[in-house]
Amino acid sequence: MIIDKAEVIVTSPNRNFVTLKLTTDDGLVGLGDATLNGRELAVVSYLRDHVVPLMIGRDAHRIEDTWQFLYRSAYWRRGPVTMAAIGAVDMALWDIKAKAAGMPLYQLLGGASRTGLLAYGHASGKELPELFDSIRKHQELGFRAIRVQTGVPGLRAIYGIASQAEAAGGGAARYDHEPARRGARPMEEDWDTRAYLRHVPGVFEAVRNEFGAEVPLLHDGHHRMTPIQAAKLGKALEPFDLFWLEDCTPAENQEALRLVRQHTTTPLAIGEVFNTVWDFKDLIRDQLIDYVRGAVTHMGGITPLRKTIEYAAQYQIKSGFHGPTDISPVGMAAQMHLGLAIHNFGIQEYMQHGEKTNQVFEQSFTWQDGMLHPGDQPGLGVDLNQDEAGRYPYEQAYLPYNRLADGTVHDW
Ligand code: GCO
Ligand code: MG
Repeated sequence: MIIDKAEVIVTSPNRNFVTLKLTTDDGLVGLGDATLNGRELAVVSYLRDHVVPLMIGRDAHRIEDTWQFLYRSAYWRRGPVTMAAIGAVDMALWDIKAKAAGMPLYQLLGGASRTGLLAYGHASGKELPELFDSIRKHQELGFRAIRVQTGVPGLRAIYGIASQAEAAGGGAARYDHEPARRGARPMEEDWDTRAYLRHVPGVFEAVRNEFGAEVPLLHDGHHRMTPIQAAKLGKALEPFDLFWLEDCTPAENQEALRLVRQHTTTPLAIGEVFNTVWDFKDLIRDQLIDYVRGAVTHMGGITPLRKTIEYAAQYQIKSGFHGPTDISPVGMAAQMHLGLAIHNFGIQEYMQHGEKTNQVFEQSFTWQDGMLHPGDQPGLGVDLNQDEAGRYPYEQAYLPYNRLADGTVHDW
């Protein structure tokens, strides 16, 4: 099973996606997701210029060896561009191996440990009535667990709030499905952590009063707080029993989580911007987090994310793999197979892809009663319709960024 063709496909149906397609001499096709939101073409170049030439003629069965070869032979390790490129190769090879075996990938990973994956969706509203509508809409769509993001009085546009993006003068569509804006420059949003901290606990109180104690509620702090601010928020949210508080501080300083942990029993989730097991090592070993937010696409594929999550299992830490729309249907499928197989599954983020995306990527997964299942097609269960993909050429897009009232750039 020799790789004799490797193509990098860029398509932009609802947003940009980068996909690696490997074909073997016996005609098996494997797909890998290499999408890095806002920096897509850097990964395209890494793959086309440096990885594709190395893939031709390799034995497609040697997944671990190929991963180690790409990781170690580059000398320059880690980083989102490198790891997204390696991740795409890894996914494509697992896809091929599972097709060769005639099995859905989760079977090769040990078989199903559960009947489906609990998924959470993104509800948001500038003010309470809009937020309540959005929560109800998600419940009607079947979501049993819901992430709650709220507007903050005095701030025009903040992360995760659909309608506020328009208020900021962007004039584009609601962005609950995609924060990256097409255009030549990133959009500017505003931020004030003290205003946010004053407002958020009251919103969760109102949501609990309206929707009851049972529904799992999540919240994403999107890297904006200092450790002591995050500790304060975690403490203030304890009465509302969050499923998790995500990215409460920027991820680079892992010691921050130690301080947060000393002050609050609100469960913590982190890691969507992490690239390797090394980023998680201390957080797992010291039990400073409860959920691993890594994504197959940005952690270098199924192989290393599986190692990370199995290490986490020894500490009762569970999965909460990153699943926004910038993880393509290929990446989503890969982590659904992994999530079905592992013992310590926690929850899967699920930010449904748009219609055009679903026409480009034909998928076998199912979504029923709030649960995802990757389906039973051999491999990952995703086919790329290249005619459809060709209809949507790459469009430059940037994630927004933040400034404080005095003009200082703040973490977005
Ligand atoms: C999430 C994330 C995303 C990111 C996006 C950036 O929890 O789903 O925070 O919304 O902002 O993936 O590319
Ligand atoms: Mg997040």
